[in-house]
Amino acid sequence: MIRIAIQSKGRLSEDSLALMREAGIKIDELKRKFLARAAGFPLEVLYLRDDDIPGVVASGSADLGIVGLNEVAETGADVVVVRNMGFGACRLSLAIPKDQEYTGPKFFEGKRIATSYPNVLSRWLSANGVKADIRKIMGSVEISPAAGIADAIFDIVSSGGTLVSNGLKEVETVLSSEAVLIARHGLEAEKQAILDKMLFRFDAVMESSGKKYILMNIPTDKVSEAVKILPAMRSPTVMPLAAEGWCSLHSVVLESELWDKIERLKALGAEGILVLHLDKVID
Ligand code: PRT
Ligand code: ZN
Repeated sequence: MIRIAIQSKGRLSEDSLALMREAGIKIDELKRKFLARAAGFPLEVLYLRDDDIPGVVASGSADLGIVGLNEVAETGADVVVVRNMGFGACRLSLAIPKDQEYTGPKFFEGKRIATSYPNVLSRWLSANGVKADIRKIMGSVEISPAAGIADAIFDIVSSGGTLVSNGLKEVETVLSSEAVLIARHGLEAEKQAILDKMLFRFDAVMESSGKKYILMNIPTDKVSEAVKILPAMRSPTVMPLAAEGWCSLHSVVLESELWDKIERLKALGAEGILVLHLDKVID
């Protein structure tokens, strides 16, 4: 049995549970308790506030956790970052009122900076030889310059919309973050084996994200050109069709490149193009 701590309610909860669901690990979300047992996998889920997850894993009260890298950095918890999870992307940035001129890190000398991340900020300030007055605030950091309680803020930014609507501009990105899977040091062999099994499944789910399965009919004399457009995992599958001079071509493409490739394949004479959902990719 292995125990994983995930955020009980917030931005990372749904994606964390969805990943486990996709990996065939079922947790009864309707009866969400403090501690829940998964069905069909030797796993217990501990629901916590994100701030508590790194410490709980470092102390060994949980073996694993899914939490923002920003929280790992802020708590300074001694844990192993096992995987980037591919969701919860954001950054910890410094922002100042938009009408002020930014002159580099020295801008912050003697300034009051509001933040919920005083440790990450103070490391960045020392690395840049700047002495500033850090004001720790737990919520609504972005309103503190307008409220006159700070000159600048250091906060999580994702789209940047919150900064803009508060009359602020981002001037330094200090940490790029996303949700990470963390583990405590020194997992016993039995738990390591369960973790390896989970990672195998997580990797297959993450590998399939942003990809589509594509198949089409194509004139046999165009196959070699089509193969150049579709690199695939090893190489595309080509099968002859009953109709003379035609083949069926199967491959996997990145969703971001899908339409561009379809246009090029059509120009080669591809017909009957099917694009299918890709559930798992096992390398
Ligand atoms: O209750 P608990 O303590 O568990 O939750 P929380 O309120 O502390 O955290 P939560 O659920 O808000 O965020 C959890 C994690 O999601 C963070 O620690 C980050 O790792 C990650 N994350 C990703 C974000 C964002 N994106 C994000 N945009 N966390 C917060 N925000 C905030 C941001 O600070 C801003 O105020 O969302 C607002 C909108 O951002 P913009 O830039 O898109 O406007
Ligand atoms: Zn929190």
